[in-house]
Amino acid sequence: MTQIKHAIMNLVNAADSIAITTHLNPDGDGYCSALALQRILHCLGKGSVIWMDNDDLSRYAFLDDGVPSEVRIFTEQQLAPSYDLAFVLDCNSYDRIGARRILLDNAKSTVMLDHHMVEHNPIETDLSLVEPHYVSVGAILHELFKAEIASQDSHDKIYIGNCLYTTMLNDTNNYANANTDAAVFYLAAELTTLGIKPYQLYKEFFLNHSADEMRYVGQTLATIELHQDRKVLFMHSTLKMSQENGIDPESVMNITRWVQGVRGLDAIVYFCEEEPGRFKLSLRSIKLDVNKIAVQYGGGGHTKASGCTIDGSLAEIKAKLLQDLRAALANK
Ligand SMILES: [Mn+2]
Repeated sequence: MTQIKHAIMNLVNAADSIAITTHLNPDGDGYCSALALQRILHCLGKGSVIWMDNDDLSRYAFLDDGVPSEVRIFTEQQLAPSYDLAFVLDCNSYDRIGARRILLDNAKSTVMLDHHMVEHNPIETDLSLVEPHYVSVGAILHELFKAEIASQDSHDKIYIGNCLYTTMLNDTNNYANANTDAAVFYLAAELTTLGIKPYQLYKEFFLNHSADEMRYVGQTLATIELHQDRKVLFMHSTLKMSQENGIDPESVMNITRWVQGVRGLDAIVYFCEEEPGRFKLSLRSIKLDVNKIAVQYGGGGHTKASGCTIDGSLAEIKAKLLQDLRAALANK
């Protein structure tokens, strides 16, 4: 760690221009670790630019402390600027970075900080720290820069602490995922001594819904029906429901999170009407490989959580899925 820290500091000190980027559809680790790194660099006297796609990042507005962050939207058409140093965070595969790859290709030096297993099409960088035992890239940044963070004034310390804590909230799902270990709680305690308020961050990150969104969620939950001996849960939302509540379904955290953990279920399917006669499906199961079902309809994801889009009436699509799930359960 000391060696790589030294090498990173040499690159930072030599750089007049620095870019930071992360994977496509940035999450609370990718984006908040980028914000934390930008502030750390700022405290070291170095400016930087965070490059994102045109994603809705308003969910992270609670981190804003009045010091402007430098976040720009990258478009494929624009001429990619060439930086002395480019960081890529929370990602180690070219498959997950899309067109922003050119920022790395054009940079004089590159550094990768990540905690995923290296699988397909790995990104080549001058320096890389890919350590799957860290809970988040935020935790890696803390390990690298804790001395620098501790020596800042309380305003910057709290900002960086808030960003790093949010990376842990995201990647442990508020300490509910299996990656929650003692190191996670030690880091949470260290960040708390910097002056952050965990209860506030939890509220801002996980409970920050509008009343309209909650009404929409409630109406969706009211459609719950059980099939297959109460082992399969179906629920749906319609365009009419999203319009009445002034909600963009894309901007709502996936409603399946509200039924995860319901007793006695083998599978959950949420049907969300995207346009008339077209439904986006979210499939969840701890028992079945729902990815196999989603793939049949041109979708995909993971074995326990997958999705697809199907054209047809709600009744037709439900009947199809019920048939698929019945077959999958029979094979178990
Ligand atoms: Mn992560």
